[in-house]
Amino acid sequence: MTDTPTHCPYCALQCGMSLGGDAAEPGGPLRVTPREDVPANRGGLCQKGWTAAEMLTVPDRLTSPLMRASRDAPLEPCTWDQAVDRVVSEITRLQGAYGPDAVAVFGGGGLTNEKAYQLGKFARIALRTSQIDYNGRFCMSSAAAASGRAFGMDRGLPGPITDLGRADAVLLAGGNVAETMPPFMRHLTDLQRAGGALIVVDPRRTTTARQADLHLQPTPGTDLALANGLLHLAVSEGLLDEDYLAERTGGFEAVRTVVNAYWPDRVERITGVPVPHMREAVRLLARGERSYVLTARGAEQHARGTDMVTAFINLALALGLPGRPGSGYGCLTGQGNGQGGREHGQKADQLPGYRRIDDPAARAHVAAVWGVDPADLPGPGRSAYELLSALGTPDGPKAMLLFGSNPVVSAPRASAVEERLDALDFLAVADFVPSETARRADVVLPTAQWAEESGTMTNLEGRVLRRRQAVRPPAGVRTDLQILAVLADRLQAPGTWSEEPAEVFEELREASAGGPADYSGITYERIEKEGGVFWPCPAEDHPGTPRPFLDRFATPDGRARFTPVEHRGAAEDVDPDYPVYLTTGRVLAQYQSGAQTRRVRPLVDAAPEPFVELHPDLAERLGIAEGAGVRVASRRGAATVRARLTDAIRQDTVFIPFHWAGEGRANLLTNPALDPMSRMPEFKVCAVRLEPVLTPDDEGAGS
Ligand SMILES: Nc1nc2c(c(=O)[nH]1)N[C@H]1C(S)=C(S)[C@@H](COP(=O)(O)OP(=O)(O)OC[C@H]3O[C@@H](n4cnc5c(=O)[nH]c(N)nc54)[C@H](O)[C@@H]3O)O[C@H]1N2
Ligand SMILES: Nc1nc2c(c(=O)[nH]1)N[C@H]1C(S)=C(S)[C@@H](COP(=O)(O)OP(=O)(O)OC[C@H]3O[C@@H](n4cnc5c(=O)[nH]c(N)nc54)[C@H](O)[C@@H]3O)O[C@H]1N2
Ligand code: SF4
Ligand SMILES: [Mo]
Repeated sequence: MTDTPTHCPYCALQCGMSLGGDAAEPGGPLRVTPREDVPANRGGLCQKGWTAAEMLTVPDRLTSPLMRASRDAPLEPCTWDQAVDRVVSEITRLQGAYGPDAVAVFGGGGLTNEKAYQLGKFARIALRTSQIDYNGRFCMSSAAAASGRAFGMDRGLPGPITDLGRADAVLLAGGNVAETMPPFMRHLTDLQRAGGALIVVDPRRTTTARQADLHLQPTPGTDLALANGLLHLAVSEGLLDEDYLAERTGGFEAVRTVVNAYWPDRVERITGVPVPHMREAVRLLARGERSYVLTARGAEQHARGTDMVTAFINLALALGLPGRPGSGYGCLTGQGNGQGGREHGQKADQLPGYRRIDDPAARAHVAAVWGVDPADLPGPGRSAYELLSALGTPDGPKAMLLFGSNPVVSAPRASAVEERLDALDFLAVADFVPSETARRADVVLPTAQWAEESGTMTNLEGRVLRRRQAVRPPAGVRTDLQILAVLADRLQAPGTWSEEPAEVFEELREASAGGPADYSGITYERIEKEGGVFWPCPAEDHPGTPRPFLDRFATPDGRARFTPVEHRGAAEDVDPDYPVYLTTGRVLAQYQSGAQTRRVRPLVDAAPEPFVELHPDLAERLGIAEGAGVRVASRRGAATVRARLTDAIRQDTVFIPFHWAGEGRANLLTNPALDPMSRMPEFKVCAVRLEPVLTPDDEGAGS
């Protein structure tokens, strides 16, 4: 039996792995071997990757459709015909009564390019609804909006990941890659071994920050002031690249005026970062020609996230980094297909190829590929949180079809989202496990996963990769593409609805041709032969574009654009009632809403339950002991978790990972204040109060 080369099912690093074992049999044990030939991981995997095959055979894997007779009845097994009949009749009934927008679609950044494309097309021409968005809105949307504004295009990293190891310095704002993408650390270790410097910006001294040459530890929500302060110092110390500013950028003068007011002492007061640390950071970043400014969720998941990222991009531009080989600004995408998932049309305002749905030329092109009249395509719909909050309201959708997300755990202010889901007339969820959201559905459609299917994924470098099938799906399970094909057929949708990923990819190539994310020159054969192809790739004889901005940026005049931005602070600041900042994020052994990883035994052993990380001095003031139950309350709700004391966190801030359901859910607390441009919720800062839970046996911690 030869092993099947493919990639990990989880994060955007898309580590290469080979799957071996009894590949012909569903449920047969699969052996995971890391691949040396994939530059992103070069033979490394994290614990989630090593144990990924266990996901295929978890005990409560869904292998039959489920349906409930009425909203109060239990979910019970049914046939595929019954499930499909029900979905189709509910769609027809509700659209008949309320119009096409009565049915919403919610997608995910873990879906392959083929599925994301087909889901967007299904919404627009099978359902004719404008109401589609996806969980990527909660992920890198602020970085995408800021990159679009500055560079005219948004593509994760500005070049191959191996460029990082040859840089002079990397500033990483709000990313804990040692836990969220462990093999990524190899590239940062390469950098340091070659004499380069790693600067980490994080309110916590994370595993990543510990490896850094310099750690800046700001109050959550103050990165914009910090970045403006760093730029102020770059100006005053004469570190700007004036030739580059003149030749390759526009709009710097307005930014110079704004950052003038961010003098070091003032920025230290706002952020808590000592002035000498800021000076050192700027000097390290400016000392060579090849440096990176990278952002991840810590600097992006804010109600002013787009401006926050813009402040970091302004800094990178002022130092002349973007558009130079081996340097630039980059965002670390998060989900397996976080990059491709945002390019092919599951976003409310988008058509395939990263086209805008309100652009007449884009509509004409895509409508021609789909065989419909451009006038029949709906316009832009609501963003993810706005869509979830509209469900079951008088003007909102009455039904939703959900593929690839678990918002009951992962959406901000989750209890309000649960209420909206329950207010729907009809909810259908496609998943391979009974996630917390699937359990609230009227129909659950069991789907194939990762090693049981093929397709393409676009990793954080912008490199399009092949996901290859290694095993047959269990009996009773269908692929997402099969589900969409049968529904489209039953709804008498125009266009063709292949179940074959390779055929869907051919159509995606055509639909993306000429768009910003042009995949038209990419073929499965090329990906195989070349170990992946970087988009844009407009022709089969085009080499792909590993480093997009070397000659010009993707703006109309080819120059990068500065935008002046001002610090405004968090949407919800601390006060006497809620005196502590809460920030949220991840731990190594759990993934996202935990729907997958909470079912894998070694991962549960490694990270069994939610906790709150707090400084020992704060704990002492509040009478909270290590391991004790703590009730954490915000204006939106309360969560009960176990205390974990550490001096690695600021005294004014606590941290809760968001991977668990039930009473330890971080998102019972979070603030859904949205960024005006990206519509990103403020996951990374809100105000809370903590109190010890005094139970007889002190068994306070969450599920
Ligand atoms: N183990 C694991 N790995 C994952 C995932 C997972 O769920 N689990 N998810 C994947 C996905 S979808 C994503 S998006 C990525 C996310 O990857 P990361 O962005 O690395 O993950 P987070 O833990 O959300 O946030 C990173 C850091 O931001 C810090 N932070 C909080 N508030 C602020 C702030 O105001 N400013 C700054 N500068 N930092 C702040 C937190 O302390 C945290 O250490 O990870 C991917 N990889
Ligand atoms: N408080 C707080 N909340 C956050 C964040 C944070 O930092 N703090 N981060 C946010 C971020 S960055 C993200 S990306 C979101 C992620 O949050 P979610 O969108 O909830 O992500 P997952 O847990 O990956 O959910 C994916 C679901 O789809 C299923 N699934 C996976 N692949 C497929 C597939 O191919 N087809 C189908 N049909 N189903 C599939 C999985 O089993 C799982 O149930 O959470 C956001 N929520
Ligand atoms: S770092 Fe990401 S892609 Fe690599 S093994 Fe871990 S979860 Fe999988
Ligand atoms: Mo994400």
